[in-house]
Amino acid sequence: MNKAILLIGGNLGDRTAHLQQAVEQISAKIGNVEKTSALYETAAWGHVEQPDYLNQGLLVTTTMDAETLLHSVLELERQIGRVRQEKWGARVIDIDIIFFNNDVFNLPDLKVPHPRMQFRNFVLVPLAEIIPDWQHPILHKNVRALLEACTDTLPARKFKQSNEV
Ligand code: PH2
Ligand code: MG
Ligand code: MG
Repeated sequence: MNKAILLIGGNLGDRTAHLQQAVEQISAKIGNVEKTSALYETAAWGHVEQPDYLNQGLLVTTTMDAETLLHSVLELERQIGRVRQEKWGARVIDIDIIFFNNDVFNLPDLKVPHPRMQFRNFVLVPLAEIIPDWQHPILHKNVRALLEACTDTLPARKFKQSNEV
């Protein structure tokens, strides 16, 4: 069984409903959702003149390999209603693979661990809640230590307790 850490997020429409749909679809189609963080409201990173996001971290166990998982999450994004426009633009739902076991992938469409996760409170804050001791396979620090070292000043505040699936 593989362990995948996913970060889901969105900043358009009914943000809570979209995250809930993503968790339901992940548990129906991808694997067992073992842990869910609270929902965090986070300032948009990158293109800042956008609505705030809701982000949530998930620990999922799955028999899928990483590339199959990637194709499955992209398919779920389309089902939930994502239309891809500009990079880092506002979106209904984004489902990113942050970690996959302790594996490292450096393929054109699949970079795992997510190459910018250590710079972003919107990733580290939810993950520190569910997997503080998870070791980054390249940086050799756990998530708690990455958050302590992170200099991102954008806020990530608890918005809602997670809805268990
Ligand atoms: N995703 C991005 C770019 N900026 N900002 C926040 N707060 N949350 C996100 O999920 C996010 C972002 C690209 O995927
Ligand atoms: Mg993303
Ligand atoms: Mg993405």
